[in-house]
Amino acid sequence: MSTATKPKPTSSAGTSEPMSSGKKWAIGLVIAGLLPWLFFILAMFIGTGLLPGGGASLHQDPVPTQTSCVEVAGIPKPTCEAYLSAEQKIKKVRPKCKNLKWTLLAGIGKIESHHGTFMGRKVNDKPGASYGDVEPPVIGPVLDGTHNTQRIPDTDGGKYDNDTTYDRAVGPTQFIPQTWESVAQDGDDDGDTDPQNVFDSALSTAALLCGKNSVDMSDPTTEHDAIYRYNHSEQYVKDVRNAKAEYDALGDITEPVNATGDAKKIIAAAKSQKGVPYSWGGGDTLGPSYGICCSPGGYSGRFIKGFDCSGLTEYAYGKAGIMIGGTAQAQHDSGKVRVTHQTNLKGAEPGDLLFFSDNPGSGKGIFHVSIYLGGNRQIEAPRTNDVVKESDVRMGSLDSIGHLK
Ligand SMILES: [Ca+2]
Ligand SMILES: [Ca+2]
Repeated sequence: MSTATKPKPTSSAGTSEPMSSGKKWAIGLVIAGLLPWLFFILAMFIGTGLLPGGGASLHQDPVPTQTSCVEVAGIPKPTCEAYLSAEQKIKKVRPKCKNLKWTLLAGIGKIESHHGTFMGRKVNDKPGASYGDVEPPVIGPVLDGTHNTQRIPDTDGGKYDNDTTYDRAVGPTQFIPQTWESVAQDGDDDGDTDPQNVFDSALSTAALLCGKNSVDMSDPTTEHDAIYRYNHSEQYVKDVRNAKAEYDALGDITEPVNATGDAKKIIAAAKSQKGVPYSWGGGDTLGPSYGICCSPGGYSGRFIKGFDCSGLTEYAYGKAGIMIGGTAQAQHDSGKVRVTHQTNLKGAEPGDLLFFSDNPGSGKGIFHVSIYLGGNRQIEAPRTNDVVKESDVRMGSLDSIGHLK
């Protein structure tokens, strides 16, 4: 499950604390019997200005301009994040479904409930258990056959719709209780499926649109049929497609970088290092540095210039002037970020640190750290023989979030 990147420490201290860069160096060198090379390598580093005081200067990374979720008119930030997250997650939930874009979910969300804001409702945007919950809940008209409705006698005993006589559509994307039961997904990884939570409803909507067969949603006929399946009305299909077109016109919002200031700098700094090799013990506030290829487990003894997981985060945070220390555990314990122990991404903001351990939620034995990008994506120096890159957050070992203060 875990794709741990930071090698488990093998120090004699018997602690789960990852080693400091200094310890890693020393141990790696001893293991490799390479102490004779130490002076040669130090001389090389100093010569190339890679050590502090060696003449290296901080260069300025470009800060990309991106459309962010807070800039999308009319969509609450959590709802926008939920659509983006669902676009990523559906690839695993419905692997045969290709090219389902967040804009289609946004089109449906707009027509169904104005993205959860129908009749003055709010989408909870405070970090915590209720993040993304629509308050008060959206419960549609009684489906009793009058007023041009279907007639659906109660199927859920009032569980979702508080109506024990008939059914009513529930949540920001308006699921009939029976349909909800058949497709419900846990979009925010809190262990529960709640039609009134925008993350759960968006991912469930995606699952319903996709169905279980091989489909390519970029095909207009496929898209039409999927929307029509959602609601058997050509006018509805037209309305959803018009709304989708508005969001398509915004261009790609692949990451909800609502980041201002520090978060934006941190993400830009990390992204500027994409493609740099993983190197155990490599990387610090100055950039990539010579660590060991590859780790005690996959040891080759070569020195390569790059980053390990915490080297990358140390570098990126350093670009924002935040000194978080050199190992994943030290960064967790540094007090420089506000740590919440949680095994889901509720309330995580782009730029936050994500910590991973074998005992999720404990804050102990942190073996990996990455930077959250939003939409369930992260940027990380993942592992031996890999490079700095963006990836899906691996939920199974998510231990805690380090929030930017
Ligand atoms: Ca009911
Ligand atoms: Ca959930």
